[in-house]
Amino acid sequence: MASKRVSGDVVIGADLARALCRISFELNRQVGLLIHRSGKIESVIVGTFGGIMIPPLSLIRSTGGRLKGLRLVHTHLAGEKISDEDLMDLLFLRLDLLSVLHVTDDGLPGMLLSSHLLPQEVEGKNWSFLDPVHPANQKESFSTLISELEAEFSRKGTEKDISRRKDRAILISVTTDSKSRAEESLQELVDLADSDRVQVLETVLQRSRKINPRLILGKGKLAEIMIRALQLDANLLIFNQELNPSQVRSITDFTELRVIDRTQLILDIFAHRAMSREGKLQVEMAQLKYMLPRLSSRDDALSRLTGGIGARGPGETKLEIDRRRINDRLARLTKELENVTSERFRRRAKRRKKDLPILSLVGYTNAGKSTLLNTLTDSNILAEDKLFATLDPTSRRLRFPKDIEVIVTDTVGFIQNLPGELLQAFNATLEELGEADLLVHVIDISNPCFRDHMAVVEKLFEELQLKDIPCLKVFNKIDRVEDPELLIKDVEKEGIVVSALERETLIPFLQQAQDLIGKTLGR
Ligand SMILES: Nc1nc2c(ncn2[C@@H]2O[C@H](COP(=O)(O)OP(=O)(O)OP(=O)(O)O)[C@@H](O)[C@H]2O)c(=O)[nH]1
Ligand SMILES: [Mg+2]
Repeated sequence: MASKRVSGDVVIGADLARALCRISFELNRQVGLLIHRSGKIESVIVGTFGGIMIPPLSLIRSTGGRLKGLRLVHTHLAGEKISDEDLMDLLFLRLDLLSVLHVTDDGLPGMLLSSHLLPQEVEGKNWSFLDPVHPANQKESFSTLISELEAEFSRKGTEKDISRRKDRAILISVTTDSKSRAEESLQELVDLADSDRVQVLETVLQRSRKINPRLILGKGKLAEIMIRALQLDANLLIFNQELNPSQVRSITDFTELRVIDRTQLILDIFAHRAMSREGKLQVEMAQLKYMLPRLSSRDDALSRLTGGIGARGPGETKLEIDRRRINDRLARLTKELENVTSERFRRRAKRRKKDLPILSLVGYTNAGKSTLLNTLTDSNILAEDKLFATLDPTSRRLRFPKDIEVIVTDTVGFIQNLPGELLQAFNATLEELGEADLLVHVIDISNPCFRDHMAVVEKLFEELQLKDIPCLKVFNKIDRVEDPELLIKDVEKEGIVVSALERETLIPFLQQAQDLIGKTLGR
């Protein structure tokens, strides 16, 4: 039977249907055929009287379309209709068609019932049934039906967006946090995705008291997401929490979609943004460190879903590379990084000799640090509405009204749950903050979560042992606040309110910064 081919125009040929029914009848078990679109029979499956189990399909080549390119035709011995389990197979395996062939009491073919996926929900259902037909009497062309379906799926996909180079993602957050906190955190994930040029198709927020340790979400919810992914033509799931390797594998296996977590997304942004030699080395190091404990699971879970974030590791070596080679690479990187860093230290030491005080701009990502540096020093460094626009530290001179000259430095921004790998890798950059004479903590007051962001930054100050350096808080972007009076009242005792885009608003800041620097210089 397995050597036969099925014509593209019928779901199953009449002869083959007869053979299938006879075998099924004799065995008194359901028997199924997985048939490739080419007509080739991929496998013959023997089930029990009441059910059938499909073997893992991931090894079977997909046709590259949105459907798997395989249909399942299997017998039902007791005249049962297409069951919920059958439909699950259709949905999860993205079968072209799921068909049930009734076996009559004489072991002959009865009616053929078929179901297929729909590109768009109809009355809340993602599938539909074809009219029952006797296998000897099939009139509708199967291949026409499938190519029309594929075309419709892809039209629905492209309607949403055209750019095929972009990843198309569904963002998922499962959390025990409060609603508002959960929403804010998810919004940040959306911003991160935007900053990485990932197209966000949909967000899923689920608050629950207990998180499924294997799949994060419940199976039912994950199934729903998978169906959405199919409808929206998503190719990526991004989770807001850190996933361990076996979770990534389970979810990938379950959904057949690429799965990454927040850390990987941030690492990817960094990888795109690093410009300097040091920055690139630091990012590669962080990526390797992240990858190392996850190596064993990458092969099976990720290698067949190639390309894009997560697979786009540092360099050409990514998947086959073994632990030892990564460790070698890490050792070499560490050395190189030491060299680059010490060179920077030497350059800096020279600068220090001139004894110019250092004013370091620090703060949450996107707070406006680079913009402030630009306005203060008439510079033109990159500042944009993206998270982690700045990775490489920049320094500029600034002359205060009282003729004190300082060096202003701008550096990488902070974020909540900054991946530990990055924190480690950027250690040298962040250590440099320890040499500042004045830290200027830039805060985006137009962001409703600015208090949370301040807390994140202050906690990092502690971890980086910066607590003893004088710190001036600057509440930025006041021009974006609709009703500024109340907010100003709330924060004016803590720091200075400015708009980095409007030079005039910076005068009180300059005054205060000058005073504080003067104090540290003993003037
Ligand atoms: N309306 C308004 N927008 C501002 C102000 N300051 C900065 N921005 C905008 O905020 C966005 C982020 O500014 P950046 O200066 O890049 O922020 P950053 O702190 O350097 O951010 P990263 O380098 O990504 O950590 C940009 O689009 C700026 O134009 C301000 O005072 N008012
Ligand atoms: Mg910046």
